[in-house]
Amino acid sequence: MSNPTTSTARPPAARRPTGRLARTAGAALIGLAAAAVAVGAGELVAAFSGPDGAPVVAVGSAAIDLTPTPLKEYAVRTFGTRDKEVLLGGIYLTVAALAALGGLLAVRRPAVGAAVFAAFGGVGTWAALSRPSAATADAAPSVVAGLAAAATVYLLARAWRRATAGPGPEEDGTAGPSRRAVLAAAGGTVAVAALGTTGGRALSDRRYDVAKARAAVRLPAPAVRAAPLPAAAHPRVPGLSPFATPTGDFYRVDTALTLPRIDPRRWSLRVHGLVDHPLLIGFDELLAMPLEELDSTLTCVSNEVGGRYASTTRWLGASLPALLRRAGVQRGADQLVGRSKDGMTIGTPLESVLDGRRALLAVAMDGEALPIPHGFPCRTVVPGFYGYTSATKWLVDLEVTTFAAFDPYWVKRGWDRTGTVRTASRIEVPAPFARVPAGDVTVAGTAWATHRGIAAVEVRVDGGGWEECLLAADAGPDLWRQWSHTWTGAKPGTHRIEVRATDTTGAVQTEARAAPFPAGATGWHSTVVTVT
Ligand SMILES: Nc1nc2c(c(=O)[nH]1)N[C@H]1C(S)=C(S)[C@@H](COP(=O)(O)O)O[C@H]1N2
Ligand SMILES: [Mo]
Repeated sequence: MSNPTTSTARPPAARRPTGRLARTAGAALIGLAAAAVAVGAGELVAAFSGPDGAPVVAVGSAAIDLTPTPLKEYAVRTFGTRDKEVLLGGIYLTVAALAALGGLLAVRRPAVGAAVFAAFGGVGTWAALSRPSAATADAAPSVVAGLAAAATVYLLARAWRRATAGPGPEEDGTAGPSRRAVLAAAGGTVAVAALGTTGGRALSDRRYDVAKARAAVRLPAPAVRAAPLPAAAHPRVPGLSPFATPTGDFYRVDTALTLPRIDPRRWSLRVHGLVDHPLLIGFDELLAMPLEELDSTLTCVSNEVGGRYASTTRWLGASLPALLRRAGVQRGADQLVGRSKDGMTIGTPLESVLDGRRALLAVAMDGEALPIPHGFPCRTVVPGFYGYTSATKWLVDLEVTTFAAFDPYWVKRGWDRTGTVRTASRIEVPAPFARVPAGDVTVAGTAWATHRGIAAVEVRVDGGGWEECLLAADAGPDLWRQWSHTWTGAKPGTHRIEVRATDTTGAVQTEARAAPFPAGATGWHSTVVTVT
């Protein structure tokens, strides 16, 4: 049974005119829906064309490379190892804001709005192709993302215009969709796009999963074993960092927004440039070389005075000098440039690599294949230099060249081209602003002058006389040295403890404060404590 009065469609004239705020919100939602489609479509395509081409990753990586050095320093200082999450968050917020504006434009001029979203796809395409390691396929995700977003915004904006056209019959005499229907369509689009994003990422993780390949690596027994670390290398002061850093606590610094995923079966290392015999080495070949253990401390040039960007581990790898001798280094060469899968370039003074020090093509740390964030399957380690001039992670290429011919990544951005580690020392115990009972106070910490070695550490209280600390056992010049000291007769009140180290050349750490840029921080570390 039907009731004629209720089965009749409501006449268009009965529609309420849309308020300004509702109009704006609707238009913004349409823009956001188009952006969500772009991200989802991009991730789905990237699952097939390769993860580096995903639009947000590509734009973020390009942003990292374009960021001026002071801003990058600020980010590393402020956000530490979370700098990439912060960057990604910033990109998502920017994209959302631009998308909302794009939506506002699109509801006025749908074709222009569509063109704007297509242009965003163009920016992503440019970013993806500008990566040093870019393949043509990396353009695909952003191209598809731009077109999908343009189509989405065009269709939704047109429907929204018809829905909000206000009272009165439609231009073509038919009733347009309701506002509610258009908003529901926009919301549904966001949901589908979110599914595409998670699905694309999951697929990508499966297709490019190297965790299994890493777990399958069988490390051969070392041909050269490191002597066991002397137990007395650690002063056994509670609260002092361990001598060997557990891998999970090993600091991490790099420009990689997403970790390079390298299947060792498809990995090879090219050795070329000013050499008599260019080489191409596969992973099995690398493992078949005599592997050496090397205990060494790695530090970052971005480490602030007293900072934590320094760690120590037992590396395992093939001898880098032996490999270079096999390749036959030609006269005139003075720089060894490592290139990573993600396009990082790191240049080390060749003379130092060949001066008799141990240096490795490392495949393992602390007895396990390199973790993916630390450079799986292979990285360089050259003691005595900051990571940015010695420790190429995800290494795929070694070029013997000259400093005159090539500036590596950070040198192009103004950093010192040599990157020799500066002498540093820090107080770890007592902790900053600790309250300690009066009397004898144990002070302890860590010092390093990698490859030169530490000869002495001194502390002083409230600017008084320097007192010689007790150095823990020496485990070798390529390692940091821990130390302890008893501050006798500490009296109640607030006190400042300062530390300085002397390296084996006799050079005393300078008091002059320098920022990490461009050659590493200098200055004495101090800590303020309250004696009760
Ligand atoms: N491919 C690549 N290798 C890299 C970097 C990078 O950004 N990309 N950063 C370097 C820097 S600045 C440092 S301090 C060390 C840090 O190594 P870790 O993360 O294993 O501690 O890696 C070096 N190797
Ligand atoms: Mo670094």
